[in-house]
Amino acid sequence: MRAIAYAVIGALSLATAGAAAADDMSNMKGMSAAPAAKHGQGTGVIKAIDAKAGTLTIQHGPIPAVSWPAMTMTFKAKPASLLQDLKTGQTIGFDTTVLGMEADITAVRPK
Ligand SMILES: [Cu+2]
Repeated sequence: MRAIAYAVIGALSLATAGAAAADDMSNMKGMSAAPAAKHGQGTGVIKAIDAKAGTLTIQHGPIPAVSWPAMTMTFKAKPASLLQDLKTGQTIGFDTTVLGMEADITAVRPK
């Protein structure tokens, strides 16, 4: 009886693994054909602002919507005028659009 139960569990986990592999394949196809922009919201502390480059570096918390752990990284401000009135050391909420390796900040909410 116990052996049968294990056999059923084994068959189920094999089926689950097969389904996951199929999903991964279709995701990879989609990514190489036309990468889709992802949108997320984060909160973080401004570490640096480069007005000339139109970028800001933020030490941000996890952003599940784009599958990011907490990290410090540089974003492009779109539009660059978002950088006005921001200061290094300030805590902000922000909207980000991620496309491939580029991450843009499209809205800023000072906290
Ligand atoms: Cu990041």
